[in-house]
Amino acid sequence: MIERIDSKKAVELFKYASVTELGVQADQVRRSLHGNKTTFIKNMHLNVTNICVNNCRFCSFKKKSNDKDAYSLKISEAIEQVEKGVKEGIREVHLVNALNPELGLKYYTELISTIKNTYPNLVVKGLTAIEIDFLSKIENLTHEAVVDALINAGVEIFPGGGAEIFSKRVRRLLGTSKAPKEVYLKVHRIIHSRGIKSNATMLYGHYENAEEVVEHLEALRSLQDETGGFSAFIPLRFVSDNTPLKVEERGAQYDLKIIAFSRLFLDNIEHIKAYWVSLSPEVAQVALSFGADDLDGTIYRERIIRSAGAQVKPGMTEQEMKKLIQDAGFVPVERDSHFRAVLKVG
Ligand code: V47
Repeated sequence: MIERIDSKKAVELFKYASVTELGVQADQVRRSLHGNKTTFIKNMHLNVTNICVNNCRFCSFKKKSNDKDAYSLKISEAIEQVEKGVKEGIREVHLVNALNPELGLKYYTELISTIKNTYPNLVVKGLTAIEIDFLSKIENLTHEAVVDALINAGVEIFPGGGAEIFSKRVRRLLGTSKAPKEVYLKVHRIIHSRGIKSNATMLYGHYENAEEVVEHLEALRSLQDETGGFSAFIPLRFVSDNTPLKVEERGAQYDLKIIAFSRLFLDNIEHIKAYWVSLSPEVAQVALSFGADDLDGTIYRERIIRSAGAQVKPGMTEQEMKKLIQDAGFVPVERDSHFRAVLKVG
Protein backbone atom coordinates (compact mmCIF):
# COMPACT_ATOMS: atom_id res chain seq x y z
CA MET A 1 0.00 0.00 0.00
CA ILE A 2 1.34 3.40 -0.85
CA GLU A 3 1.50 6.14 1.76
CA ARG A 4 -1.36 8.65 1.96
CA ILE A 5 -0.65 11.80 -0.07
CA ASP A 6 -1.13 14.91 2.05
CA SER A 7 -2.79 17.95 0.47
CA LYS A 8 0.34 20.10 0.27
CA LYS A 9 2.37 17.37 -1.39
CA ALA A 10 -0.61 16.62 -3.61
CA VAL A 11 -0.60 20.08 -5.18
CA GLU A 12 3.09 19.70 -6.09
CA LEU A 13 2.46 16.22 -7.44
CA PHE A 14 -0.46 17.37 -9.55
CA LYS A 15 1.52 20.31 -10.91
CA TYR A 16 4.86 18.67 -11.58
CA ALA A 17 4.56 14.88 -11.89
CA SER A 18 4.28 13.60 -15.44
CA VAL A 19 1.15 11.82 -16.60
CA THR A 20 3.21 8.67 -17.15
CA GLU A 21 4.65 8.78 -13.62
CA LEU A 22 1.19 9.19 -12.07
CA GLY A 23 -0.27 6.60 -14.45
CA VAL A 24 2.24 3.88 -13.55
CA GLN A 25 1.57 4.31 -9.84
CA ALA A 26 -2.19 4.57 -10.29
CA ASP A 27 -2.21 1.41 -12.40
CA GLN A 28 -0.40 -0.44 -9.61
CA VAL A 29 -3.03 0.65 -7.09
CA ARG A 30 -5.85 -0.20 -9.50
CA ARG A 31 -4.43 -3.67 -10.14
CA SER A 32 -3.89 -4.34 -6.43
CA LEU A 33 -7.57 -3.50 -5.81
CA HIS A 34 -9.25 -4.94 -8.90
CA GLY A 35 -6.70 -7.01 -10.82
CA ASN A 36 -7.32 -6.99 -14.54
CA LYS A 37 -11.10 -6.76 -14.22
CA THR A 38 -13.12 -3.83 -15.51
CA THR A 39 -16.75 -3.61 -14.48
CA PHE A 40 -19.81 -2.14 -16.18
CA ILE A 41 -23.56 -2.19 -15.62
CA LYS A 42 -26.54 -2.36 -17.96
CA ASN A 43 -28.32 0.87 -17.06
CA MET A 44 -30.43 3.70 -18.36
CA HIS A 45 -30.64 7.40 -17.59
CA LEU A 46 -34.05 8.84 -16.86
CA ASN A 47 -34.32 12.65 -16.84
CA VAL A 48 -37.97 13.45 -16.25
CA THR A 49 -37.66 17.19 -16.79
CA ASN A 50 -35.23 19.71 -18.27
CA ILE A 51 -37.03 22.76 -16.84
CA CYS A 52 -34.65 24.36 -14.36
CA VAL A 53 -34.66 27.33 -12.03
CA ASN A 54 -30.88 27.46 -12.26
CA ASN A 55 -28.91 28.93 -15.11
CA CYS A 56 -25.48 27.26 -14.87
CA ARG A 57 -23.31 28.37 -17.79
CA PHE A 58 -21.80 24.90 -18.28
CA CYS A 59 -25.16 23.20 -18.80
CA SER A 60 -27.01 22.89 -22.13
CA PHE A 61 -29.64 20.53 -20.80
CA LYS A 62 -31.63 23.14 -18.83
CA LYS A 63 -34.58 24.99 -20.35
CA LYS A 64 -37.02 27.66 -19.21
CA SER A 65 -40.65 26.50 -19.04
CA ASN A 66 -41.66 28.53 -22.13
CA ASP A 67 -38.75 27.27 -24.29
CA LYS A 68 -39.97 25.18 -27.21
CA ASP A 69 -38.09 22.04 -26.25
CA ALA A 70 -38.83 22.25 -22.53
CA TYR A 71 -40.38 19.04 -21.18
CA SER A 72 -41.73 17.51 -18.04
CA LEU A 73 -42.90 13.90 -18.11
CA LYS A 74 -46.05 12.55 -16.55
CA ILE A 75 -45.37 9.52 -14.37
CA SER A 76 -46.98 7.27 -17.00
CA GLU A 77 -44.65 8.70 -19.67
CA ALA A 78 -41.60 8.15 -17.45
CA ILE A 79 -42.69 4.55 -16.89
CA GLU A 80 -42.96 4.09 -20.67
CA GLN A 81 -39.32 5.13 -20.94
CA VAL A 82 -38.33 2.70 -18.20
CA GLU A 83 -40.21 -0.04 -20.05
CA LYS A 84 -38.06 0.62 -23.14
CA GLY A 85 -34.96 0.31 -20.95
CA VAL A 86 -36.23 -2.94 -19.47
CA LYS A 87 -36.61 -4.31 -23.01
CA GLU A 88 -32.92 -3.46 -23.49
CA GLY A 89 -32.10 -5.57 -20.44
CA ILE A 90 -31.20 -2.81 -17.95
CA ARG A 91 -30.87 -3.49 -14.23
CA GLU A 92 -30.50 0.12 -12.97
CA VAL A 93 -32.31 3.42 -13.55
CA HIS A 94 -30.14 6.49 -13.00
CA LEU A 95 -32.71 9.17 -12.20
CA VAL A 96 -31.37 12.74 -12.34
CA ASN A 97 -33.35 15.85 -13.27
CA ALA A 98 -33.40 19.60 -13.60
CA LEU A 99 -34.71 21.69 -10.70
CA ASN A 100 -38.36 22.14 -11.67
CA PRO A 101 -40.64 23.62 -8.95
CA GLU A 102 -43.63 21.91 -10.59
CA LEU A 103 -42.27 18.48 -9.62
CA GLY A 104 -42.31 18.14 -5.85
CA LEU A 105 -41.31 15.33 -3.52
CA LYS A 106 -44.64 13.52 -3.99
CA TYR A 107 -44.04 13.27 -7.75
CA TYR A 108 -40.65 11.65 -7.17
CA THR A 109 -41.72 9.25 -4.42
CA GLU A 110 -44.68 8.18 -6.57
CA LEU A 111 -42.46 7.75 -9.63
CA ILE A 112 -39.89 5.71 -7.70
CA SER A 113 -42.44 3.48 -6.01
CA THR A 114 -44.24 2.93 -9.33
CA ILE A 115 -40.93 1.88 -10.94
CA LYS A 116 -40.26 -0.48 -8.03
CA ASN A 117 -43.80 -1.92 -8.02
CA THR A 118 -43.73 -2.47 -11.76
CA TYR A 119 -40.16 -3.78 -11.96
CA PRO A 120 -39.12 -5.00 -8.49
CA ASN A 121 -35.70 -6.14 -9.71
CA LEU A 122 -34.67 -2.74 -11.01
CA VAL A 123 -32.45 -0.60 -8.80
CA VAL A 124 -33.25 3.12 -8.71
CA LYS A 125 -30.21 5.40 -8.30
CA GLY A 126 -31.44 8.98 -7.73
CA LEU A 127 -31.62 11.90 -6.92
CA THR A 128 -28.53 14.13 -6.59
CA ALA A 129 -27.70 16.07 -3.42
CA ILE A 130 -28.61 19.24 -5.31
CA GLU A 131 -32.11 17.96 -6.12
CA ILE A 132 -32.54 16.83 -2.52
CA ASP A 133 -31.58 20.32 -1.33
CA PHE A 134 -34.02 21.87 -3.84
CA LEU A 135 -36.88 19.59 -2.74
CA SER A 136 -36.17 20.38 0.89
CA LYS A 137 -36.53 24.09 0.10
CA ILE A 138 -39.70 23.91 -1.97
CA GLU A 139 -41.35 21.47 0.45
CA ASN A 140 -40.05 23.16 3.58
CA LEU A 141 -38.62 19.88 4.85
CA THR A 142 -35.25 18.94 6.30
CA HIS A 143 -32.64 17.21 4.12
CA GLU A 144 -33.09 14.17 6.37
CA ALA A 145 -36.83 14.03 5.64
CA VAL A 146 -36.28 14.18 1.87
CA VAL A 147 -33.54 11.52 1.94
CA ASP A 148 -35.72 9.23 4.07
CA ALA A 149 -38.74 9.71 1.80
CA LEU A 150 -36.67 8.72 -1.24
CA ILE A 151 -35.25 5.68 0.53
CA ASN A 152 -38.73 4.64 1.67
CA ALA A 153 -39.99 4.98 -1.89
CA GLY A 154 -37.29 2.54 -3.04
CA VAL A 155 -34.01 4.36 -3.80
CA GLU A 156 -31.07 2.01 -3.16
CA ILE A 157 -28.10 4.17 -4.09
CA PHE A 158 -27.60 7.89 -4.71
CA PRO A 159 -25.72 9.42 -7.64
CA GLY A 160 -22.83 11.85 -7.28
CA GLY A 161 -23.93 14.54 -9.74
CA GLY A 162 -24.04 18.23 -9.01
CA ALA A 163 -20.79 18.54 -7.07
CA GLU A 164 -19.25 20.45 -10.00
CA ILE A 165 -16.12 21.81 -8.35
CA PHE A 166 -16.19 23.06 -4.80
CA SER A 167 -13.95 26.13 -5.25
CA LYS A 168 -15.98 29.31 -4.76
CA ARG A 169 -13.79 31.17 -7.27
CA VAL A 170 -14.50 28.64 -10.03
CA ARG A 171 -18.19 28.35 -9.19
CA ARG A 172 -18.53 32.11 -9.79
CA LEU A 173 -16.89 31.71 -13.19
CA LEU A 174 -19.16 28.77 -14.00
CA GLY A 175 -22.14 30.95 -13.13
CA THR A 176 -23.73 28.36 -10.91
CA SER A 177 -25.96 29.02 -7.96
CA LYS A 178 -26.21 25.32 -7.09
CA ALA A 179 -25.96 24.34 -3.44
CA PRO A 180 -22.33 24.69 -2.30
CA LYS A 181 -19.79 22.17 -0.98
CA GLU A 182 -21.14 22.22 2.58
CA VAL A 183 -24.65 21.23 1.45
CA TYR A 184 -23.39 18.58 -0.99
CA LEU A 185 -21.30 16.99 1.76
CA LYS A 186 -24.06 17.32 4.36
CA VAL A 187 -26.59 15.50 2.17
CA HIS A 188 -24.13 12.69 1.38
CA ARG A 189 -23.30 12.40 5.10
CA ILE A 190 -27.03 11.94 5.83
CA ILE A 191 -27.33 9.30 3.08
CA HIS A 192 -24.33 7.40 4.49
CA SER A 193 -25.73 7.61 8.02
CA ARG A 194 -28.71 5.57 6.72
CA GLY A 195 -26.35 2.80 5.65
CA ILE A 196 -26.86 3.71 1.98
CA LYS A 197 -24.03 4.25 -0.52
CA SER A 198 -23.58 7.14 -2.90
CA ASN A 199 -21.12 8.28 -5.56
CA ALA A 200 -19.15 11.49 -5.89
CA THR A 201 -18.23 13.54 -8.97
CA MET A 202 -16.05 16.45 -10.04
CA LEU A 203 -16.63 18.54 -13.16
CA TYR A 204 -13.17 19.49 -14.48
CA GLY A 205 -11.50 20.96 -17.53
CA HIS A 206 -12.73 24.57 -17.31
CA TYR A 207 -11.12 27.08 -14.93
CA GLU A 208 -9.77 24.93 -12.10
CA ASN A 209 -6.14 24.93 -10.98
CA ALA A 210 -4.15 22.29 -9.09
CA GLU A 211 -5.05 23.73 -5.68
CA GLU A 212 -8.76 23.61 -6.54
CA VAL A 213 -8.60 20.00 -7.75
CA VAL A 214 -6.91 19.02 -4.49
CA GLU A 215 -9.39 21.05 -2.41
CA HIS A 216 -12.25 19.13 -4.05
CA LEU A 217 -10.71 15.69 -3.62
CA GLU A 218 -9.62 16.46 -0.06
CA ALA A 219 -13.21 17.29 0.93
CA LEU A 220 -14.43 13.98 -0.50
CA ARG A 221 -11.60 12.00 1.07
CA SER A 222 -12.25 13.41 4.50
CA LEU A 223 -15.99 12.68 4.36
CA GLN A 224 -15.10 9.18 3.23
CA ASP A 225 -12.74 8.79 6.23
CA GLU A 226 -15.71 9.66 8.41
CA THR A 227 -18.48 7.59 6.76
CA GLY A 228 -17.02 5.12 4.24
CA GLY A 229 -20.20 5.68 2.23
CA PHE A 230 -18.85 6.58 -1.22
CA SER A 231 -18.71 3.67 -3.67
CA ALA A 232 -17.16 5.43 -6.62
CA PHE A 233 -15.64 8.67 -7.79
CA ILE A 234 -16.50 9.92 -11.27
CA PRO A 235 -14.45 12.72 -12.79
CA LEU A 236 -16.58 14.44 -15.45
CA ARG A 237 -14.70 16.12 -18.28
CA PHE A 238 -16.39 19.40 -19.18
CA VAL A 239 -17.88 19.30 -22.69
CA SER A 240 -18.16 22.89 -23.92
CA ASP A 241 -19.38 22.73 -27.54
CA ASN A 242 -23.00 23.84 -27.05
CA THR A 243 -22.46 25.85 -23.87
CA PRO A 244 -21.80 29.58 -23.55
CA LEU A 245 -18.51 28.80 -21.76
CA LYS A 246 -15.66 28.84 -24.19
CA VAL A 247 -12.59 27.38 -22.53
CA GLU A 248 -9.39 26.01 -23.95
CA GLU A 249 -9.53 22.21 -24.30
CA ARG A 250 -6.90 20.61 -22.09
CA GLY A 251 -6.86 17.34 -23.99
CA ALA A 252 -6.62 13.65 -23.18
CA GLN A 253 -3.34 14.03 -21.26
CA TYR A 254 -5.18 16.14 -18.71
CA ASP A 255 -8.05 13.62 -18.50
CA LEU A 256 -5.57 10.85 -17.77
CA LYS A 257 -3.81 13.00 -15.19
CA ILE A 258 -7.11 13.63 -13.39
CA ILE A 259 -7.97 9.92 -13.43
CA ALA A 260 -4.54 8.78 -12.24
CA PHE A 261 -4.28 11.49 -9.61
CA SER A 262 -7.77 10.70 -8.28
CA ARG A 263 -6.88 7.00 -8.00
CA LEU A 264 -3.77 7.88 -5.98
CA PHE A 265 -5.26 10.61 -3.79
CA LEU A 266 -8.60 8.96 -3.02
CA ASP A 267 -7.03 6.01 -1.24
CA ASN A 268 -10.30 5.29 0.59
CA ILE A 269 -12.72 5.17 -2.36
CA GLU A 270 -12.83 1.76 -4.00
CA HIS A 271 -13.85 2.58 -7.54
CA ILE A 272 -12.86 5.20 -10.10
CA LYS A 273 -15.17 5.43 -13.09
CA ALA A 274 -14.02 6.36 -16.57
CA TYR A 275 -17.21 7.97 -17.81
CA TRP A 276 -17.10 7.25 -21.54
CA VAL A 277 -19.88 9.73 -22.37
CA SER A 278 -17.78 12.76 -21.50
CA LEU A 279 -14.31 11.24 -22.06
CA SER A 280 -15.15 9.45 -25.34
CA PRO A 281 -14.96 5.63 -25.46
CA GLU A 282 -11.37 5.82 -26.74
CA VAL A 283 -10.02 7.93 -23.87
CA ALA A 284 -12.07 5.88 -21.39
CA GLN A 285 -10.29 2.77 -22.70
CA VAL A 286 -6.87 4.30 -22.04
CA ALA A 287 -8.06 5.52 -18.62
CA LEU A 288 -8.37 1.86 -17.60
CA SER A 289 -4.55 1.71 -17.56
CA PHE A 290 -4.35 4.97 -15.59
CA GLY A 291 -6.33 3.97 -12.51
CA ALA A 292 -9.95 3.59 -13.60
CA ASP A 293 -11.63 0.23 -13.00
CA ASP A 294 -15.23 0.83 -14.08
CA LEU A 295 -16.83 2.17 -17.27
CA ASP A 296 -20.18 3.05 -15.68
CA GLY A 297 -22.66 1.45 -18.03
CA THR A 298 -24.38 0.90 -21.31
CA ILE A 299 -26.33 4.09 -20.48
CA TYR A 300 -29.46 3.79 -22.52
CA ARG A 301 -30.20 7.39 -23.63
CA GLU A 302 -27.87 9.83 -21.89
CA ARG A 303 -29.03 13.42 -22.42
CA ILE A 304 -27.19 15.86 -20.14
CA ILE A 305 -23.68 15.64 -21.55
CA ARG A 306 -24.74 14.86 -25.11
CA SER A 307 -26.79 18.07 -25.12
CA ALA A 308 -23.53 19.90 -24.33
CA GLY A 309 -22.12 18.46 -27.57
CA ALA A 310 -20.48 15.14 -26.65
CA GLN A 311 -20.20 13.26 -29.95
CA VAL A 312 -21.03 9.82 -28.60
CA LYS A 313 -23.81 7.36 -29.26
CA PRO A 314 -26.87 7.56 -26.96
CA GLY A 315 -25.90 4.21 -25.45
CA MET A 316 -23.80 1.10 -25.99
CA THR A 317 -24.75 -2.54 -26.23
CA GLU A 318 -23.39 -5.09 -23.78
CA GLN A 319 -21.27 -6.53 -26.62
CA GLU A 320 -19.81 -3.12 -27.49
CA MET A 321 -18.98 -2.51 -23.85
CA LYS A 322 -17.26 -5.88 -23.48
CA LYS A 323 -15.26 -5.38 -26.67
CA LEU A 324 -14.14 -1.94 -25.53
CA ILE A 325 -12.82 -3.45 -22.31
CA GLN A 326 -11.22 -6.50 -23.95
CA ASP A 327 -9.53 -4.38 -26.61
CA ALA A 328 -7.95 -2.36 -23.80
CA GLY A 329 -6.49 -5.58 -22.35
CA PHE A 330 -8.90 -6.07 -19.44
CA VAL A 331 -11.48 -8.67 -18.49
CA PRO A 332 -15.06 -7.33 -18.65
CA VAL A 333 -17.27 -8.10 -15.66
CA GLU A 334 -20.93 -7.16 -15.66
CA ARG A 335 -21.89 -5.80 -12.22
CA ASP A 336 -24.93 -4.73 -10.28
CA SER A 337 -25.46 -1.30 -8.68
CA HIS A 338 -23.43 -2.35 -5.64
CA PHE A 339 -20.40 -3.39 -7.71
CA ARG A 340 -21.06 -7.10 -7.24
CA ALA A 341 -20.35 -9.31 -10.23
CA VAL A 342 -23.50 -10.55 -11.93
CA LEU A 343 -23.52 -14.31 -12.11
CA LYS A 344 -25.10 -15.61 -15.27
CA VAL A 345 -27.10 -18.81 -14.99
CA GLY A 346 -26.54 -21.40 -17.73
O1 V47 B 1 -24.17 16.98 -12.37
C1 V47 B 1 -23.37 19.15 -16.79
C2 V47 B 1 -22.34 17.33 -15.37
C3 V47 B 1 -23.48 15.73 -14.30
C4 V47 B 1 -21.91 19.24 -18.36
O2 V47 B 1 -23.22 9.02 -9.75
C5 V47 B 1 -21.56 18.22 -17.49
O3 V47 B 1 -22.89 7.16 -10.80
C6 V47 B 1 -19.71 17.73 -18.77
O4 V47 B 1 -23.38 13.23 -12.39
N1 V47 B 1 -19.98 18.73 -19.63
C7 V47 B 1 -24.45 14.58 -14.53
N2 V47 B 1 -20.46 17.47 -17.69
C8 V47 B 1 -23.72 13.26 -14.71
C9 V47 B 1 -23.40 12.61 -13.41
C10 V47 B 1 -23.12 11.16 -13.35
C11 V47 B 1 -22.86 10.47 -14.51
C12 V47 B 1 -22.62 9.10 -14.43
C13 V47 B 1 -22.66 8.43 -13.24
C14 V47 B 1 -22.94 9.13 -12.07
C15 V47 B 1 -23.02 8.41 -10.79
C16 V47 B 1 -23.15 10.52 -12.13
O5 V47 B 1 -22.99 16.12 -15.55
C17 V47 B 1 -23.99 17.00 -13.74
C18 V47 B 1 -22.89 17.95 -14.10
O6 V47 B 1 -21.86 17.91 -13.16
N3 V47 B 1 -22.47 18.21 -16.54
N4 V47 B 1 -23.05 19.81 -17.93
C19 V47 B 1 -21.07 19.50 -19.47
N5 V47 B 1 -21.32 20.51 -20.32
